[in-house]
Amino acid sequence: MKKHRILQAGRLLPSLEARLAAEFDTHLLASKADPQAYLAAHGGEFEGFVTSAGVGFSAATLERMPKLRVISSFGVGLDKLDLAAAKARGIAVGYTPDVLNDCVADLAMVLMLDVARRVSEADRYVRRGGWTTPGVASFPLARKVSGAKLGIVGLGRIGQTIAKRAGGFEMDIRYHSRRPVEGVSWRHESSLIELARWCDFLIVITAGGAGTKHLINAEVLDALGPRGFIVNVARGSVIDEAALVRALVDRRIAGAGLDVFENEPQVPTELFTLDNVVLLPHIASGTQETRQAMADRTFDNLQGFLREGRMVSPAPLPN
Ligand code: NAP
Ligand code: 8YV
Repeated sequence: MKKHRILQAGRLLPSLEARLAAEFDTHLLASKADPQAYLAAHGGEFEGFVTSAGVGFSAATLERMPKLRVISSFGVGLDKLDLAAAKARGIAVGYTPDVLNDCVADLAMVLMLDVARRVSEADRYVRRGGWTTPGVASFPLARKVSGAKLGIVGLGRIGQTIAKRAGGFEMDIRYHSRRPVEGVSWRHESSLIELARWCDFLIVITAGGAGTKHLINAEVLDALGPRGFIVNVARGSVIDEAALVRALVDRRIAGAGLDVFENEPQVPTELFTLDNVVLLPHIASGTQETRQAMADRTFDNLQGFLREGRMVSPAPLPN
């Protein structure tokens, strides 16, 4: 039987690449000397496209793939996927929700605990000999997390997973989203400013994209105030990064734990010298177990569509 011809946008987990290569006639766009020229010449040969939340796809790419029927994306974020263009063409799109909830929620807790308890800062202190150097002041006291007030911005799949973990820390939890979530006991706060004013820790885990761009602005940061910490595991675009840098440099907020940035992999260099900031390279889902589960779902969505016309997790298409 003739194998389906699939275009793979960028490099993926080796185990996923191996499965794609075994099952389909797979070609890697990123390995071509001139990917745009390759798309122009060969785009019409492909039925399937495999991409990721980080790489996404544009309307222009789809235009060069007139026979495309299915796209499978590795990741849950939809902000780089032009779903309207896919819908207009009737192209099915799959993504990988839920399988990464645990690890992203775990990392949000790690960032909150790290920045509040000064874990990374204390590690640096020990490594540079601060503990054993006579005359050096003892390591400064940190901030208690258990029992503190937690505001969650976005109570979707991952936000709810974070809230459950924070319950184990006996935190007082409220959340902000456009609509209250039915069937949960946590209190909805319709005003983001009020949530920021109320809480000690603000964890950001909304969707990315135009709808949430700079949702967290200077006003929200000032409402959080000099004793408030912010954690972002959503997308860099959700926070006005220039305003965040100013607030941190001026100590108008207490600290930040950041997994995501506006122009990844670029991180504002002003943050490098601040001890009250923990900086990570977008690793919230990055465990072997979760990345493998994401890889399996990416494959299953593609294969399910091509074999039976059904995906395990189709992406929600815009109205
Ligand atoms: P989800 O279930 O769709 O939840 C998204 C939440 O965002 C919902 O509660 C939604 O509520 C809220 N929201 C959307 N627009 C909003 C707005 N303008 N104002 C306030 N709240 C808004 O998504 P999920 O699976 O939890 O994932 C959330 C995001 O996490 C992903 O889209 C992705 O960008 C990010 N993520 C990051 C990593 C990482 O490695 N750091 C890993 C996985 C996911 P309403 O619609 O009611 O407003
Ligand atoms: C991915 C993510 O690792 O799923 C998402 O939306 O941000 C991460 O889990 C990454 O974006 C894959 O490209």
